Amino acid sequence: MTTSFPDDFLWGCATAAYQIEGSPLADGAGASIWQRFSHDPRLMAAKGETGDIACDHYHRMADDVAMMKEMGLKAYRFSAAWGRVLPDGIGRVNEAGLGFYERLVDTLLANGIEPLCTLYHWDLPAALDDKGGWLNRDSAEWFAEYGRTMFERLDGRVKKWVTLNEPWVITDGGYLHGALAPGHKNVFEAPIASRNLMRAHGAAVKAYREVGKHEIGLVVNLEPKYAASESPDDKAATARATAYMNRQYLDPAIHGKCPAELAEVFGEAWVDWSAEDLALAKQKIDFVGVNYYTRNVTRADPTNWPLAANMVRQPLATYTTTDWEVFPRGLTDVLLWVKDNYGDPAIYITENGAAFFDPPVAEQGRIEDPLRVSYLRHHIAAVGKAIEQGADVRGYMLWSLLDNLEWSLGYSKRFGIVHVNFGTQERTLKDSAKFYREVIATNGACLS
Ligand code: PNW
Repeated sequence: MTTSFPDDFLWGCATAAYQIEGSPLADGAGASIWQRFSHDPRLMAAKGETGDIACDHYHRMADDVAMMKEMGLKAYRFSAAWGRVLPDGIGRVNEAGLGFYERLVDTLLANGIEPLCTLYHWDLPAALDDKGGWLNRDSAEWFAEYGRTMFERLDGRVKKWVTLNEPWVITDGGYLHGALAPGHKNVFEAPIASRNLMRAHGAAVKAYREVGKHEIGLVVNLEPKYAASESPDDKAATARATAYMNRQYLDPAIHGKCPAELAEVFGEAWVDWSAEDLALAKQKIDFVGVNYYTRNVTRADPTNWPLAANMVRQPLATYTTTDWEVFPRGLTDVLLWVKDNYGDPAIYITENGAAFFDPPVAEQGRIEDPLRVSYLRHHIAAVGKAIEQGADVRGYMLWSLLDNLEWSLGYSKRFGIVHVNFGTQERTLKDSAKFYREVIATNGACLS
């Protein structure tokens, strides 16, 4: 049995604070935009489903870490809720909230699991949203202050930091289409939020260089776009879609430039960045975090605003319950695309996984989830192929450890390799968790 994975490859799972913790206002925490959004039936699609309890991880953290150890995880990517640490977003530090993350990190380390901390996984303090949130240029300084607070306390124990999780989803979901918090639908806001997010990213990396000694990176969701035909219109649509989803954030962060196609996509809403803004966004980062779920076969479609591009469904493909096509080769392709276009950076897969309908827990306590096992098997093999072709991939964080709140879609979309009974909070390892344990134990050799 052979393996393409380096000996020190970091196998782990990922989660995010609002999706699993519960008790979002406990111990002096300030409310977030997700607290507001999920409680507002005009905004939330899965009405009545909130992060109030979620997986109750806030109270079950030690047991959850014990479970991670049992599965053999070498790493765990979590996010910190900004409002637990700084209830007003800036200013006063809430020791009790910061203490939760200190305990989590210490418990992980005591169990031999490396923590990766994401500073921002979408839960902006509501107090900052009241000042305009990501539309306010001061957000860069707010975020740097929060980052500095975390770095000063935890750097060293945490050696891998992420500034933002998926800025594309934040602006497209939160400011353009309104499907995610804060629920705005305003094409003029999206490019402004986008620019401020990248200024904030840069400001946090700068703060890290003053205080921190280890690694910091940016996490982007990438979806390779394949033209549906050779027609010039479809090819142009594919270039627009690539610029919009895959290059909008990486180009400024790494090259200090914005893709020209964005002006086409946003039309009169597009505003060029100043040289100063571009310089702030472009900071040396230590790794690129890639979240990969699916691909997109793209064709021109003038009726689909603002991209004028649309996705072609693949009649023979398998789709997940979030309606994403299963396409493992796209992960190899996108890793090589990052290598070729962004200077062969160190890469961590920071999320990859799938929601499927799982059978109810059988009496023996077994949950068979063959579709998820198959998804993972083929995607992890696709990572191996990218490594063989020279991509510097250093770790794989499976999304997700636990079934959790799939944002506006609620609890019905189950991404976990551990089943959560949301009535009793009982955890049950699915077959996919046992499969992943084997992958880790053999460093990927069991795949071949
Ligand atoms: C990611 N898209 O979201 C998030 O980081 C997770 O919190 C989330 O639970 C997970 O993926 C599953 O959805 C995404 O439309 C949301 O391309 C949307 C997209 C990609 C990622």
